[in-house]
Amino acid sequence: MTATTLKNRYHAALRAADFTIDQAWETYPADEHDRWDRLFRRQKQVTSGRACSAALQAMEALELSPSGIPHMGRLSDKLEKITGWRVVPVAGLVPDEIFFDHLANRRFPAGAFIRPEAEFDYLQEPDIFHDIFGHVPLLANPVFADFMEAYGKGGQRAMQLDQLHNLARLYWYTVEFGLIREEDGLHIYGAGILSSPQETVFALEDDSPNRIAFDVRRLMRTKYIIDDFQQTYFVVDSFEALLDACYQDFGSVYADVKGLADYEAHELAPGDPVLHRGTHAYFDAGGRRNGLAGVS
Ligand code: HBI
Ligand code: FE
Repeated sequence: MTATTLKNRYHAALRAADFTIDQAWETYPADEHDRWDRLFRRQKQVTSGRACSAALQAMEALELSPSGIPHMGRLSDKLEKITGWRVVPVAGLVPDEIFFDHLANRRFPAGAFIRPEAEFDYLQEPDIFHDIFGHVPLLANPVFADFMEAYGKGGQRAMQLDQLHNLARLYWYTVEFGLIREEDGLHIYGAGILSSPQETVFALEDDSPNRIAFDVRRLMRTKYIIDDFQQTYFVVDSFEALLDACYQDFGSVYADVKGLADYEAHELAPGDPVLHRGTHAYFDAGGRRNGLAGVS
């Protein structure tokens, strides 16, 4: 199903009030199932040894495989038995308040479209491969599943406090681009990295980006990049530590960072617990704009 077809189905008459749609799994053409298989095989190979253990274990538990586009209902039946989460089909990005309500109720909204061949290596909007290969496995980890529900509830509160920009940074530097320290070194848990062949390698092995220990106040002051690799990655010691750091009344966190200057994405601040001081070589050379990354 092309994104355009899906966009038409996004039309109010064809979607529910919570922006969910019918996945209509039987309508995916063979070439889209084949594209899923090629994306899956490539990324499975790149992430082995680089994805965090929880994500790798969950892929097995959820039986994610290169056997065509997953049926979200059947996938949800497996996931729900583990952590109570379900994956619900949407046509694309949904409004923040809808998104947070889904997360707060253990529903992950996943794009039902797959990227066109021309965007095989990189697309900005989350398609079914980014959402299911990148985000869904960690929803099978009980602690991360709790974190995502707490994030949803935090988002609902942030909207009331007009603090969405802070929470968007938290989401970006953890759920999308987070790294975790395991016994044998740094590994990936952020979905935006897990679903990107090039950033999977760049985030862990390139000298260019900074890598600093996770600190929620520092992170909320840090700008992020939406159309290229990150210049700084935040590293948690465990999902328990991430949940603990966020299982607090963010009101005091918002108050602490209010009025303080933002940090640029590449900046290091005095007192940062630096794990790797980046060279910024990739960005100084122009990054994706110079075709250096090419794919992500
Ligand atoms: N909608 N479908 C979908 N997927 C997302 O990841 C998503 C969204 N809406 C809003 C959003 N993400 C971000 O603004 C979060 O930071 C809230
Ligand atoms: Fe995402």
